[in-house]
Amino acid sequence: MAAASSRNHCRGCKLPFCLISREEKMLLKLYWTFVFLVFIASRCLADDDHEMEEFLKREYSLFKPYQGVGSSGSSPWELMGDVMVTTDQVRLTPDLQSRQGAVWSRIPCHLKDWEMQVHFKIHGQGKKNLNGDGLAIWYTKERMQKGPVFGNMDNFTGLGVFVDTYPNEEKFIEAQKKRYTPRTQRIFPFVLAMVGNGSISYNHERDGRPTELGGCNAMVRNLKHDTFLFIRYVRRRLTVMIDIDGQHEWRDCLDIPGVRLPQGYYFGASALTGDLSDNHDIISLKLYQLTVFRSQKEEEEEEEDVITIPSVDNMELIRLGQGEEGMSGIAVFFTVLFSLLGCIFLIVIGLVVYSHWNESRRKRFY
Ligand SMILES: *[C@@H]1O[C@H](CO)[C@@H](O)[C@H](O)[C@H]1NC(C)=O
Ligand SMILES: *[C@@H]1O[C@H](CO)[C@@H](O)[C@H](O)[C@H]1NC(C)=O
Ligand SMILES: [Ca+2]
Repeated sequence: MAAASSRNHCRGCKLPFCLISREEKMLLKLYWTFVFLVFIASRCLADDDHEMEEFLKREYSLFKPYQGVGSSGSSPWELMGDVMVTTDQVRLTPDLQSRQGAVWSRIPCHLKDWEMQVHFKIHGQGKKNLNGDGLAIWYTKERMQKGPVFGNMDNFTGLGVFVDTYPNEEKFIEAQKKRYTPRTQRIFPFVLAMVGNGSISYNHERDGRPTELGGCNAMVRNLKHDTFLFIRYVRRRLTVMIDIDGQHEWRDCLDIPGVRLPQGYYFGASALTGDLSDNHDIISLKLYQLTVFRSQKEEEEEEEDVITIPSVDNMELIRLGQGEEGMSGIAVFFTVLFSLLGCIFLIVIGLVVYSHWNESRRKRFY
């Protein structure tokens, strides 16, 4: 939320440039002081790490020896499709064509702030880009549904974080003998987050680009060392990190404020294979409850503003920031440059008109 407000202020600051006049200089100074203070304040608030404790919640976690998973009705986890539980992993799909499997929590999660650490492994016989399709981690209203989105239904309601191992769109473009510019070309596997509200479709042919919140590439296949995915949801801020280099270091993947997710949804993991395949293994899902300090005002605001449908604030800005239809750095540079030149031009015009008007007014006086 904090970063969103600072972002808004940055966009707002274009305006005063155009309106500048001698009388308004003072006002402008005040404005910038205010912006600066807001910026500093938001920086401080954005630091989520202070005053935060975490507790492992066993009822939302899945780890060895997977006691009762798939065999006992009292297990908090339920299996679906081609999933297989062994002593070492929960294999969502084997390295075979046209499989889908999932594991879903039976207990809705009412925690406000949480963190999910996923220990996973994707491996198979296929050479690079001849494997698929990937796995997904879910926090959704629906559970135990089969479907095309990495083994879950389309038009889901809630959060999906995907490890997409097959570049559908780029393969398609290649086939058409067109090429992406290096900037927009993605290296797969690609980690991507999406929030659905029940009527937003995941575009499989485009690897989910039209609806993505952000993502990063992650070379996670056929590695000897352990690979982890980290999803944190604190104060409506969604952070995804990966640890895939065997260095025990979290690397930023995406960090988006203003992500509104209702409470009481279900955690799950699913995977899908098609013509191409891979073993998609979950070794553990560890859910931590985070206790985050909130001021009384924040508590009240959140109580008033209850979330019923998942949504993301400033989705248009996020899309813009990613430069959906290839707004390159140079394009951004020229846009800003011409905007500034436009502003200066307007100021000059304004001054000329003003002095003319002043002159004619003076003439009238004499
Ligand atoms: C879901 O999101 C889409 C796109 O943002 C919007 O057009 C639609 O009205 C939303 N549906 C609901 C039920 O909020
Ligand atoms: C998903 O939603 C879109 C748009 O609301 C609709 O056209 C499509 O049929 C839906 N798909 C499914 C599988 O419900
Ligand atoms: Ca894909």
